[in-house]
Amino acid sequence: MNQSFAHSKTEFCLYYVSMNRFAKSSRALIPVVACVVALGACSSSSTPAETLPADIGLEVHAVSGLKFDKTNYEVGAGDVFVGYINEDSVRHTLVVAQGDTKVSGFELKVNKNGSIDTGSVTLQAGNYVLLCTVPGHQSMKADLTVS
Ligand SMILES: [Cu+2]
Repeated sequence: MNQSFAHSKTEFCLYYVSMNRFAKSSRALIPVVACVVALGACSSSSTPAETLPADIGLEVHAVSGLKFDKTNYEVGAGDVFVGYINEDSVRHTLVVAQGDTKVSGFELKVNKNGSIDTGSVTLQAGNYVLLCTVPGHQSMKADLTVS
């Protein structure tokens, strides 16, 4: 889910709280206000809003017929922020593989229609495939070109 977001926002808050401890002037109130706003964002993002964050680098949809929405995806190398949207009626996963080797530590899961999952994966330039690991979903396969 959006754990990475919540985590970074929490760190952001802690940073400002700790800064504030050492600040002596009244201007220190400004970071406190910024922190409250960020905390508000944290709590709203932990509810299942089911909308994609704006900074998605690679967007993949699972569609009916045990397919992804495209047969070819392209993205720039580095940390790739992936959003996965289920437009189908059954559960799907999303993993990245190079040849027969899955990229470890990355798997997105969308359990029902309308579900969204997001996560980051670090990819070097090269040719990869996107796969769904649900049994019987071997047809869910697409090329991913990382450049
Ligand atoms: Cu699937």
